[in-house]
Amino acid sequence: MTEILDGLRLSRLADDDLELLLLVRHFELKLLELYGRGELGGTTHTCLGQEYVPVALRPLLGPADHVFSNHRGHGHYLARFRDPHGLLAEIMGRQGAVCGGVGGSQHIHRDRYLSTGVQGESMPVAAGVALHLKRAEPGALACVHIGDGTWGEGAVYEALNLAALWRLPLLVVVENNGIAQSTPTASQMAGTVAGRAAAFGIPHLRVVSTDVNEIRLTLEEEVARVREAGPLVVEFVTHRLGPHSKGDDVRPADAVRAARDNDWYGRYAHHHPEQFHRIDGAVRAEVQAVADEVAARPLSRWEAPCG
Ligand SMILES: Cc1ncc(C[n+]2csc(CCOP(=O)(O)OP(=O)(O)O)c2C)c(N)n1
Ligand SMILES: [Mg+2]
Repeated sequence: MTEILDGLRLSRLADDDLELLLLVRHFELKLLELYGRGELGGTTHTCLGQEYVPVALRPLLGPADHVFSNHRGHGHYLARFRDPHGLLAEIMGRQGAVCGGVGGSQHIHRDRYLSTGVQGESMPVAAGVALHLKRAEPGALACVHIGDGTWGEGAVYEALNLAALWRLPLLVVVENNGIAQSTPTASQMAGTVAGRAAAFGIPHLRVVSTDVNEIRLTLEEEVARVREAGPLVVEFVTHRLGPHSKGDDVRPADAVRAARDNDWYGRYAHHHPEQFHRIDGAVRAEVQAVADEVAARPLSRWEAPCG
């Protein structure tokens, strides 16, 4: 097991990376605001606090790779496509929606990207796609994002078994935020993610850092190895800043405070104030403009299903 230690100081990011990080942050905050005002229906789960995971992975994945996302997937989508208009339209059921407005927040299909709100469902699907890639497009991989709570689903282990046995190019990204809805991981998981990966002979890497540059540097070779040698579990020790979905945060105040203390946002602003404030202001304005523009669109129609 390898561990990346969290440095106190976050290294300076390229403007483009910071823009993407902040795009995800402000997109998610805007969603909660819109829900709060009753302008959105259905449900949604924000990735507040976890934005850096797909941003760090972004350049390590190529266009031939498949990404499988889960219920907390807006950051995964935005890192892949940088398309806040299409995503917000999908969530608001407006024209220009990625899946014609029938997928909503959790069920999005576009090119080689698929998300699902059904916990664990993506693992066997991703393993199957990895098998196909190994045969038909060697060098490409399937990357699947799951949470810590999803390790309670049996399908996860069936997928890990075959991925190990057939040495499938499967990158399992675990966003371990220490909680599943309202159940702390410590109350529901026997053993560890590392121990479970080891049971299948699958290498495991634990990432504690929130520093995008540092994470990339460490993962670059490991991800390249997946393409040739087989599966890898990368476990991010991360923090859910917001509620599980909208107004359902049942955590004690000290747990919420601990999550906030780990947030990259304030630390990055502190370490790189000029760059941060310049880009933060611009991205806030961009997200506001996206929200205004999408909200003014006519309702989406069923005739434009998932592409
Ligand atoms: C098969 C299935 N069971 C239950 C649910 C309801 N549910 C949605 S998210 C969630 C918790 C997921 O926890 P975790 O995997 O840790 O992801 P996180 O929400 O923390 O990102 C549950 C129980 C579901 N969506 N699918
Ligand atoms: Mg969780």
